[in-house]
Amino acid sequence: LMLEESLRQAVATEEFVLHYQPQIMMRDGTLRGFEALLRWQHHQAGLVSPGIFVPLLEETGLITRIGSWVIEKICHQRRLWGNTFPQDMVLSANLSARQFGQSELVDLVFQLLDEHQLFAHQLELEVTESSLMNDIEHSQRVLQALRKKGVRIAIDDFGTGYSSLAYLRQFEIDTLKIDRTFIANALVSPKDAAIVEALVALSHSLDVEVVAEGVETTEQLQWLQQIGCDCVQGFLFAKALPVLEAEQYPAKLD
Ligand code: G
Ligand code: G
Ligand code: MN
Ligand code: NA
Repeated sequence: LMLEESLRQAVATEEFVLHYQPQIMMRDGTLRGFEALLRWQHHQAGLVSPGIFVPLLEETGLITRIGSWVIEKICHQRRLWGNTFPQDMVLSANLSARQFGQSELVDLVFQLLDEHQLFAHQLELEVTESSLMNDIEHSQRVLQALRKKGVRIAIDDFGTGYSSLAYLRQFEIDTLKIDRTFIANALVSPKDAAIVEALVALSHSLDVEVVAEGVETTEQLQWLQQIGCDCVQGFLFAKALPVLEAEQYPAKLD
């Protein structure tokens, strides 16, 4: 209850910050974009992990307010970074199931794009398989509306949810993010390696961009390059960085 109360306070006093984790194109080392990750800068406790407070935000329903704030914040940040990074650099936000289920989501996103004068393709929204499966017709409508405008949609943590491959055909998406547990095991477990290879091939045959999450070693990176993965993200490159560090991140790695 104490935690819940301080969460409500944190929402009111805006103790939340976004950190940005870079994503790198394998083709040429260019910066694809950044994933925004929420951090709670508690006035006494310091930085609190989202693993702790995101589930609580979900339970209390506060997630929809914070979630809207996150989208607004990355739109604002993308606008500010207009001259810092190339035009096609993408910022992505994680959407909770509740937030994805909100009827106001599409209008909010369109309004924010307009307000900040962004190109729709500069914004990507990450949703999980289970969020999509909650209400399939709603999901199809929302994805269709967002993608028609040009907003990118990524499926996050792919492979850990329902993992019915049939829904890749039902839902229009741009990006598939392979969950980091598969990447962590790929070089020691032939089964995980086979799954990653299959997901890369599947993505390409569906014309979907594929991102490997949680890349931590050069061996993993080299292997992902060999199997034709499009894009990588992980501690090998950088953890999620505060704004002032993120904007120093090179637009192209050597
Ligand atoms: O940022 P990690 O470093 O600890 O994130 C932990 C979990 O919190 C991940 O599953 C991530 O998707 C989730 N998360 C981080 N930021 C956000 C956010 O802005 N909104 C939602 N809904 N989840 C987030
Ligand atoms: O669920 P989602 O993929 O949005 O969660 C992102 C989470 O993964 C964040 O907690 C982020 O800090 C974490 N993360 C990002 N890169 C790595 C990595 O290379 N290794 C590990 N173990 N975690 C990572
Ligand atoms: Mn994510
Ligand atoms: Na993920």
